[in-house]
Amino acid sequence: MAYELPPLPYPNNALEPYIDATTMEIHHDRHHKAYVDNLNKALAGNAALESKSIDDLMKALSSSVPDAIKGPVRNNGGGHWNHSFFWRILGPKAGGAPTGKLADDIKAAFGSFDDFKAKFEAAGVGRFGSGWAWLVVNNGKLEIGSTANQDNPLMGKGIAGIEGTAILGVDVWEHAYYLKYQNKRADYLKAFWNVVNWNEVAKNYDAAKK
Ligand code: MN3
Repeated sequence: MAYELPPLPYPNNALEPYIDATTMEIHHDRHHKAYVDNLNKALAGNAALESKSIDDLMKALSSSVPDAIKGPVRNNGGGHWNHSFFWRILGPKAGGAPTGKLADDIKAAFGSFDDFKAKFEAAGVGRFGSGWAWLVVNNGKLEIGSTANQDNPLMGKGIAGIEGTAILGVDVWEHAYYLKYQNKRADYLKAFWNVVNWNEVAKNYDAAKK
C-alpha cells in the first residue's frame, strides 16, 4: 500500500495573512506531494517497509531500512511525516496561548510562555540552512530542539540529533516562508504563533505523556 498525500485540513487561504495561500498551495500540492511520490519510488518492491505506518517507518529507519535506500527514505519519509504533522498543528482562528497542563508544564520547563516562544524561535532561526524546530517530550520532559533537512525526532538521536515525541514543530525551509517573508525567517517565526492550533498540540502532549 503506497503512502498517500493527506489533504490539507483547511483551505489554502485559511492561514492568511500569516501564511499566504500561494505558499500553502505550493508547499502542500508540490513539495509535500513530491516527498510522498519519491518515498513510494524508494520503497517500491519492499512490501515489508511499504506496509508500515509512516510513524513506524521513521522509527525503523536506523534498524530496518537497507543502506541502499536509507538516504531517500530519510529525506522523503521524513518530509512526508513532518509535513503531515505540520498541517495538523496549524489552523485558522488559532494562535493565542496553550491552557491547562500543557501551559503549566511549558511555564515550569521554560520560565514563561514568552520565554518558551523566544527559545523556540531561536531554535528555528539558529538552524543553518533547511530544517525544523521542535518541541518534544523526551523521557517525560519538554525540550526544544531542531533538526536538519527533513529529519525528525522519531528517527532517533543517532540520525536526527534529538529524540522524543514531537508535539509542536515548524518548517524553516525557505519554501515555507520565502514568498511572503523573503529572507526574514525571524518574522515568519513570530507570525507562526498566530496559526498554532494549541488544541492539537495539547492532544499530542497528552498522547506523548501516556
Ligand atoms: Mn516544507
